[in-house]
Amino acid sequence: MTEITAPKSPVTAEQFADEIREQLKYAQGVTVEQATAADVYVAAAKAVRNHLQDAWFTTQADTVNGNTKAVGYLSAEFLMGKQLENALLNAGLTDQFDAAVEALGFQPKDIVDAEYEPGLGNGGLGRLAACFIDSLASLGVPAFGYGIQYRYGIFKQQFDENGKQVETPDYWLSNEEPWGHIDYNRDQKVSFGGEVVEENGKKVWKPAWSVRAVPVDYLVPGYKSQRVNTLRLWTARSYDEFDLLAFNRSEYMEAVEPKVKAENISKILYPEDSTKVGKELRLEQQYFFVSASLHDAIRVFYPGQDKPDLTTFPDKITFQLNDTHPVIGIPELMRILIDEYGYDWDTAWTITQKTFNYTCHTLLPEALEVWPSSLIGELLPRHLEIIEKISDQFKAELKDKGVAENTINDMAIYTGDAVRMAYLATYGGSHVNGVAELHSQLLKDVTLKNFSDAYPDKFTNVTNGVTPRRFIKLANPALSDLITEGLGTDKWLSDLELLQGLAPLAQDDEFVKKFAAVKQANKHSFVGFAKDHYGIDIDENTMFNTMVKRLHEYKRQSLKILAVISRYAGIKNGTINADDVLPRTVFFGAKAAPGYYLAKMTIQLINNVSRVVNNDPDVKGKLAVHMLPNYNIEMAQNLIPATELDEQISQAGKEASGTGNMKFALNGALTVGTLDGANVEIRERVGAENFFLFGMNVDEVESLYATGYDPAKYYEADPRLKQAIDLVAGGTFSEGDRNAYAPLVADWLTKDWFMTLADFSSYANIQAQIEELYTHPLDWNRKAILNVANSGFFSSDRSIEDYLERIWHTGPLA
Ligand code: CR1
Repeated sequence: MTEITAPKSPVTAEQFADEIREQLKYAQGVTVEQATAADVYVAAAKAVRNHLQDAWFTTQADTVNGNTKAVGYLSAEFLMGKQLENALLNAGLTDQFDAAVEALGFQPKDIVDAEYEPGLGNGGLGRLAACFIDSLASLGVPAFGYGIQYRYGIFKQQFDENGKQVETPDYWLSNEEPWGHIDYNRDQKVSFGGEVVEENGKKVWKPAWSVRAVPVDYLVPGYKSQRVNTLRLWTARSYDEFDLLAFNRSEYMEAVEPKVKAENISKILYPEDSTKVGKELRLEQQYFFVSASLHDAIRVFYPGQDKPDLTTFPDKITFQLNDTHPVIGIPELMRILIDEYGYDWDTAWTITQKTFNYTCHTLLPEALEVWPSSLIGELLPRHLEIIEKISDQFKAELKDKGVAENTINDMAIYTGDAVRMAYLATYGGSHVNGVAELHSQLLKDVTLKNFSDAYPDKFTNVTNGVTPRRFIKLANPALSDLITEGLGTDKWLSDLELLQGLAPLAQDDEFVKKFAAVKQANKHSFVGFAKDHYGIDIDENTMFNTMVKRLHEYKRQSLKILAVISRYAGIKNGTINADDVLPRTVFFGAKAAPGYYLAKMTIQLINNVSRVVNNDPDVKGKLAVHMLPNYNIEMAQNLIPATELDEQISQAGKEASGTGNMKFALNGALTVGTLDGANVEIRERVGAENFFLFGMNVDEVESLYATGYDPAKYYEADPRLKQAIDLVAGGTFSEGDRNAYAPLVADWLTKDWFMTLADFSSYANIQAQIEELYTHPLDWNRKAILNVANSGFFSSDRSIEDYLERIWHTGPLA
């Protein structure tokens, strides 16, 4: 085994400045005098990447030559956030960078800001993948992230003059992207379509067309581990750049058609979140990156071997299926083993089942992907045959286990018309996990009950986590310094449970005041950030109350906005005494899937409530509402540290975990929330007295459904709610137009699938308790400190350790 070399030995600020100069001169082709902040950013990025290069090579060599099984994290999304600061931190070059760019005549912040945030993910699932690869590298575990380098990431969100969401393309590659190494020499061919024929008693797939999968490698540096793993994102290229014959016939568009068709595959990230789309292109994308990745792993672990012994494959690498998106990997590995390497079915099946594990990230049945068989048959005919055979084998196995006929039918992977990817994943892998205790329990009790009955040992839980490097150290440097001061060490960044050492300091008034001062300073910075980015004025002496996440009915942004409206109305009509009102600024940040009608209407409503409230002199200084456009990682890093109260108010039993909740608790916000997802575990750890709980629990939700839910009853029963809905229906937030929100109002009053109305009173009532506490800053901040101190469990390092122990059965490189 090669010796572990540290990242290239740390340099002085002067040397680092020289390295940046060199990049400017030779790679960018500009003088220091000509250079803009954007030039210096690219130069600095390349300079820091150079420092990581040797450790990357060593890690790759040790990954292949060592005896430690690697992890392959297959994910359609990696929501990485900006890279520069994180790379500097992990390379140990932050101070040198600051001094170097100042010596070059720039402000470090301007250089960091010049980076364009890559948006290769929708929300929690994609950001989790990014946290996980950070933790894998930091723990020294050999790992590959495998995904797609989309040309367009998640859309950029703007609002038009009516407050409606407008999506614009996120062309993040329009300028030089300095982090990825594109590697044309390690490409893979991925084929589609055509037919399956029999040749000499063997099934042979004759595909109709192929695309070239070219890897772009991103270095994933660990924090203090000296390890640098690989994130390999595939980009689709065409084998036929150009059809000269067509061109010569003056058919110019036709001439580039094959290129366009091929490159479309990695063109765009689907902006869907927890909803199913039946798009052919999406299946093409899934197969594209999964097929390339599996072949790549064989290339990496059996270099130069024509006839590798692939029975050892599961000892080399274990693949985690991040939700159902990569599940086509199961029949693909079967196909590779049988058709390309000549293994028999049973051997191939043993290898395959050992190789894969599946993480489910949802409880919404509509988010479990189901593909029409006709589509799979057209695009991947050989895979459809394999899936049918897997499905038959599964049925036989269940029959042997004595499972009843009708249950077996309910569990079918292949129904004739459709293929249920979650079922294929559950049967085709070794383990299945949910992402929080409650979620994993509900998977066993409800969503995958039959499977859990038949294979109880397959099921486990791994509660999500977030990386403290990005979400505390980088996002909240002031709090990081205070934590280090309080604990007398900065080791907490690699061992987050050490935060518990802060708990006694919650009783130390001096420390509590310092903590409060950090929060106030973060609020102050955010006021500046918001002015710069959104042109809005915020009063920093109000309570900062935040709800940021994707816009989805189950997350219940409606509940929050109705409570805001009710507060507004109460102050206006005097039912709430204006002098008693605690001044609040409410922040929303949320993208809605472009085709999600009610979600988009909710955004429009929030924007218009914001317009009315913020311009009404009667509530000035008491209440302000802001819908911040284009919620992304950068906004999260700025807003979360400034937040005092965060909202985790989904209907119980619908949010699989949540990870924003963890980021807020770790940054010293108090949470108002339901008993849903990871809220349950956060509350358990930080203490019920340090968490504002409201609303129905899962059982209460279930029994209300069972007895028949009538939202109108709740509307009639609580005058605050009635008034809020009446204002929306009456046109207060639509310049008198009573129809503007009619579909939303009708939904609330007649369907209200996620029981917003039923939880309203409890939510509105708990506000008094929140505000009473807030008027005692020492007590509030004591509780906030206890949230920080007791949230160390929610480090993604801990999540990864759980995966290592419960699922992957591997560990750090020696
Ligand atoms: C869940 O909705 C969870 C993340 C990460 C989301 C959220 O509760 O925290 O996954 N699921 O596990 C999702 O995006 C497509 O499904």
